[in-house]
This record gives sequence, C-alpha cells and structure tokens, in this order.
Amino acid sequence: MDLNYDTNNIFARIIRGELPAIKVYEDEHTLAFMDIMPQMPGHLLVLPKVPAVTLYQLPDDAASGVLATIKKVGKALEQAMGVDGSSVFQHNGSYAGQTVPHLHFHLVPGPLKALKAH
Ligand code: DGP
Repeated sequence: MDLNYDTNNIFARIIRGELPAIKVYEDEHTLAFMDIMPQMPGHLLVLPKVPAVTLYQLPDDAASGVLATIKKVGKALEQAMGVDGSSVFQHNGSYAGQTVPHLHFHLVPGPLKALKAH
C-alpha cells in the first residue's frame, strides 16, 4: 500500500461529504459511521479527519480526539446493542489487511472471535 496520502480515497470523500455514509457521530476532528460490510450487527468505523493512512502517521495532537470519540461512540454502541463489552481494532497497511487508505478504527459490539472474517 502506498503510504502517501491519497486525498481521493473513499473515506476522505465521505469526510468531505462527497459520498454518503450512515453517520452516527461527527465533530470537528472525527467522524464515525456504519461499516458498509459489517462483520457483525452494529459494526462502526471511527476516523480522524486528519490525512493519515496508518496509525503511525497520526499526529500526536490528533490522537486524544480520536480516542475520545472511540470512548464516546463505544459506550453508546454497547448501550444501543444491549451488550456488556465491545472490541476496537485497526489495520496498518495492506499486509495487515487494510483496504481503505485512510486511518480507521473498527468498533464492534462483541468479541473479535465472533467476527465473520478476521
Ligand atoms: P480495513 O480492512 O481495515 O481497511 O476495513 C475497511 C472497512 O471499510 C471494511 O470493513 C469495509 C468498509 N468500507 C469500505 N468501503 C466503504 C464505504 O464506501 N462505506 C462504508 N461505510 N464502509 C466502507
């Protein structure tokens, strides 16, 4: 995967409002929406709006904002789905399974072992 940021990747276009998504949370720095290919019901994605392909490219000063959104959305997801736990995971680079070259965190209301494909 090319680690130079492509401003026309799908998630960049969703952030800019050029492509639709089922958004569940948005603020100045982050966006959360439903995954189009959910590996379990309630599968969400949380993104920082800064241009970064992998976690290792995320500026330190953007990290607390994305973590705050993961916490907020994760707690709401557990409540909405009526479950007592959830999992957060992400991929860095195609070798690790990343398919969209904009940093995103998967948030699922259950254990990783329950994912359809993992
Ligand atoms: P990853 O393998 O970590 O890069 O996961 C990418 C996820 O993004 C995958 O679960 C499917 C999802 N996805 C791909 N394209 C779109 C899209 O256009 N809209 C939404 N909502 N999700 C997408």
